[in-house]
Amino acid sequence: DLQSNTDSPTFAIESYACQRRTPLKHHNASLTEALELLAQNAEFTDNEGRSVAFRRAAAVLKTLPRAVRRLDDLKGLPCLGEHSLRVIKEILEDGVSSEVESTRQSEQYKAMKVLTGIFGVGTKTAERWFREGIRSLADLKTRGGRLNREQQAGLDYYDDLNRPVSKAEAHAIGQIVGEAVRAVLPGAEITLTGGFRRGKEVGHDVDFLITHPEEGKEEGLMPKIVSWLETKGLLLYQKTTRNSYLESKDGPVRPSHNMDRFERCFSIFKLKRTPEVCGTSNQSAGQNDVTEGSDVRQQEVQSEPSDWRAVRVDLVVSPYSQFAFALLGWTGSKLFERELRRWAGQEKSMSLSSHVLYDRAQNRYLRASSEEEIFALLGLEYIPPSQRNA
Ligand code: DGT
Ligand code: MG
Repeated sequence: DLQSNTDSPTFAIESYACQRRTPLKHHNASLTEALELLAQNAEFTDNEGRSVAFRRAAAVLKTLPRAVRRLDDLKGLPCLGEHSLRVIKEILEDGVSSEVESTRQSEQYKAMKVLTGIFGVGTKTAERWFREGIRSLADLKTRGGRLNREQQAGLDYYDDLNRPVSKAEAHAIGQIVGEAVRAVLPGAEITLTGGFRRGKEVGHDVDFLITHPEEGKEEGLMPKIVSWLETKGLLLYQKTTRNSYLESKDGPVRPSHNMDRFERCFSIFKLKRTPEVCGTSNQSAGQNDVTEGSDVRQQEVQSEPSDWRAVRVDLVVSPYSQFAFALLGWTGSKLFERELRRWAGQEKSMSLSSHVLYDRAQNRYLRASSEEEIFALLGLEYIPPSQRNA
């Protein structure tokens, strides 16, 4: 027990997040929220190293079986750097951290939060806009200028896409995708991945992985799914990217970065609001910004109240032989994935991607047909999805 004032904690906390169980609900939310805000701000200012350090520190606090009360409770824990400890100390003593609060109020943080909240706008673009003086959606619209199709959709559906997607909505989308998939390829299998597979109650999007037990049957599947959905008027936006993994001339390429090469569709669904789906949280009137302006199409898209909402949906098609890797890679959390790859590289001389595991020492690919097998190949204890919430 931590109360007993011993020097070392009674349980050891492993240093890689993929070695630990991290539940969704934990005891240190105010500390992790603060550290993750600083992590996000570090991303906004292009300081990836610092961002990851804050996220690792937050992830350690999420694994603790009770609330941290004093700095002593943190003795012997990994991943808590000097900066994170300083922030934690301030919060334990004063209730808030001055650095966190001033960041939260800073012009840059607030503007970057709004701008990166637009689907299709990453840190780079948002940073450039910020330097040009753009602080809000209104600024962006008066500036005129070119937006790509994705960013325009992001702006058109800004309010909806920034409203959390509920589990009920995720399941409703799952029904639709299931129907589409069965219609165009009987026997195909669809799996809900991402945060919802880890047990989250809400998400920013809904992620699905699609495969077929007969290898090869899944080829060319995505365009068929998309056109089925489009015919039914269920898509507000979609961009499908081809599977470049199969196409590369030299066969499977050694995974060198974490972008995978599956056939993938970034989409925005038009989800009908039904009592089962939207429950009580059907409050979108009263939000402004996006509907104003002279663009007639925009007026139509977000005139409220409407009987539908926009939802971001990611569809990924995987060959059956890579399914376990794809499932592991798309279940998250992002930090958990990052830590798995770091573990593989640094501790095992292996490269892990969402396609395959490559053993650099033996110079060969390691096959697996389940997540359990992949953890075993990596020399890790199996961590179920609900405990990957690092
Ligand atoms: P949220 O924000 O509620 O949707 O939370 P998550 O955990 O579902 O986050 P999301 O949807 O951004 O990503 C789900 C997982 O999918 C994440 O752990 C990493 C993975 N992922 C996302 N984008 C890519 C990608 O381009 N390539 C690969 N390999 N994985 C990706
Ligand atoms: Mg997601």
